[in-house]
Amino acid sequence: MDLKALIFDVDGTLANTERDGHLQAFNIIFERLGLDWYWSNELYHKLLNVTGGKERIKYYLDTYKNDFYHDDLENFIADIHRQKTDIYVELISTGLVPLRVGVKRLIDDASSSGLRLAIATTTSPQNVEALIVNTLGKKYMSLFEVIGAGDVVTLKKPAGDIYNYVLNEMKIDPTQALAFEDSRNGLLSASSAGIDSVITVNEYTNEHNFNEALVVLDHLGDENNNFNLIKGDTTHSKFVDVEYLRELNAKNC
Ligand code: XBP
Ligand code: MG
Repeated sequence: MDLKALIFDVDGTLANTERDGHLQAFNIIFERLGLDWYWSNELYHKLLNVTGGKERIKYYLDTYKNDFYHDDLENFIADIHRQKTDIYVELISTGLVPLRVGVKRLIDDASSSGLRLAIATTTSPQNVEALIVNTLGKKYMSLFEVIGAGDVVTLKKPAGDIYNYVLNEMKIDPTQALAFEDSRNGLLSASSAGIDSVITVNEYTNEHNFNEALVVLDHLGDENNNFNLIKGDTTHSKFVDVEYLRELNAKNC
């Protein structure tokens, strides 16, 4: 079927938000609240296997702090997470984290080629807006016709629910869309919903298993900064554009 839509993950895919954004925000709020829960980069690498900030804190307590007790743990975690989100939004608003190579170029290309655009992410909606507004500009918010984010579904990635939610809102078939992901959990989520993925790896995910992906690249590439192909068919393309995506999609239909 013809390619109609591109669905983007956010963290690690649009921008490397984890180390300089989320991790900092978690540690700032832990310190502010007087909690001795410092997360090193090494520990965070492991914690990233659990998607969702609230779920990640819960997993951290269960695994590393099982002597910690709170009589209303769920609300306590939700409250910490709300404050972490405010800090993250502030950090992103300083322009701290740029978009990854080729992201803006591809979004512009896709939008002027009439492809429909959406977001499917585990992170909170405020975080998505902060990143888009501070990197692409406010007017780009309306380019994404669906922003599937955070708790809009109960089961986060690797479950397919967030991609199914976006497909349903867009009223398209999974074979009419491609997903852009950076992690195993993201890839599994998209493939559970029947959507093929283009993977761009990063420091946290370059050793993940991407067997089900259409193609695995170091980044989307640009005219002056071509991508390196990690897995997939060799191509004459040097950067990911709509023409390349249409070819990829056609080969796999
Ligand atoms: C992103 C996440 C998120 C962020 C933190 O995963 O797992 O939890 O790390 O965001 P993906 P929140 O890129 O696969 O969607 O704290 O807002 O949950
Ligand atoms: Mg991601």
